[in-house]
Amino acid sequence: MPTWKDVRADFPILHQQVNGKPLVYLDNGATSQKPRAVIDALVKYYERDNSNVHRGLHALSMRATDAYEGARARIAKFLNAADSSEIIFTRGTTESINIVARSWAHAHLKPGDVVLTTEMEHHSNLVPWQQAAKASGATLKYVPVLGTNAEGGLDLASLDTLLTPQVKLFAFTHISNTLGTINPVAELCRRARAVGAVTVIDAAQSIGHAPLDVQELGCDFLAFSGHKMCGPTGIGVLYGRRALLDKLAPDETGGGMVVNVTYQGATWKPAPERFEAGTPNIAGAIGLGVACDYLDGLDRAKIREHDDGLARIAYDKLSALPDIRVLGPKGDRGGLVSFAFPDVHAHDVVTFADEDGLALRGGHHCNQPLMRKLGLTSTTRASFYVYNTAEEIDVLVASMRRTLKFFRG
Ligand code: 7TS
Repeated sequence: MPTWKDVRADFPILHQQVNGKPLVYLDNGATSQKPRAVIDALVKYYERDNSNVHRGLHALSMRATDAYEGARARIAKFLNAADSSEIIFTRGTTESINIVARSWAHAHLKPGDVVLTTEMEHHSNLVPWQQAAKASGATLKYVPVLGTNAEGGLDLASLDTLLTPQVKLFAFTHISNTLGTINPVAELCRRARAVGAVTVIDAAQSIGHAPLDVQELGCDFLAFSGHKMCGPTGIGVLYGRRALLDKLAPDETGGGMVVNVTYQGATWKPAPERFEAGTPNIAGAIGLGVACDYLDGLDRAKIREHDDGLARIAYDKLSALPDIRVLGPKGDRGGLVSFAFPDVHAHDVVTFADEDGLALRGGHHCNQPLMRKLGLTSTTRASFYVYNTAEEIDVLVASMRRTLKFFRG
């Protein structure tokens, strides 16, 4: 396993120049880079083991099945799930949340019920609830975000009035992809449970950056994407508490998830197969298992310290720039910082930064309602990961100064 000092050597993609400058990759909130171990696992699978899972009795199929199910067990351990049957492989966070919104919400929501979410959600944890509310006649409510730059986090006091027994489901993000806010998710789960509401945690921005224990958090469902945690694209996870999964109807039907099919009907396998119709992303799941090994090898507590530490340094250095609005909390934050200048559009900032070899993201970050609330159309975001350094923050700040000089003279 790598030590911190040679982490950069594990990521082949980092060692290149962009526009004649060393690549400074600060777009990890969108997707992380992949270590050699994950890339090698994908190649090895396709070169030696490729076969369909669960359906064959030949050697390759058994190897592929063992590796696929081994990855599920590995991910269960990564989350401290009670059982690997609580791990459903999906395409990513978006699909995971949609499964809950369609399967659970379809069966449980009725007019008069409330679905609670927050004002800081990614569209993936917002639009599916709007759709579920529309389809069922339930009402969607939002926990407000406090402060002109959302520096106050969630208005926890509002939960006293919002969290009523009418709330059937409470969905919230662990770390905001635009603000960097770390929400007190264990407390939110506890309070939701007290009124009998089911909880859904969007862990897209936290899973690869900190230790996470679903039993300690006390959540019912948790969603994340492999590609933001050193894993491949096209693979993600829906964790669901066994007791809930057993009662859920499948969202998609087809091969692999049935026990018995007649011309008249079909019966379902238990979770997780019930929710994995069709040929799954076998290579992706195997790669994700290896990504878990890689992150545990680095020590997830140390990753949190490193990534959040870089974000605090960036917050302080960027705050010194004239007329900048830096969003989110001043103190503890996840590993990202987003900011706006009143007179320079984020797309211009990102385009200028690209000339300096920087990969940043500019836009609404799939947080349109939050942007509107804050009176913004877009921000520029720098998001950090295990291979980023304090020196790269200096490159970022120098690039911002160059951009401001160009636009402001
Ligand atoms: N939830 C959060 C908090 C996210 O940050 C993202 C992706 C998603 C859900 C959706 O994940 P997906 O893998 O299913 O697409 N966020 C971002 C981002 O901030 N920039 O690009 C993607």
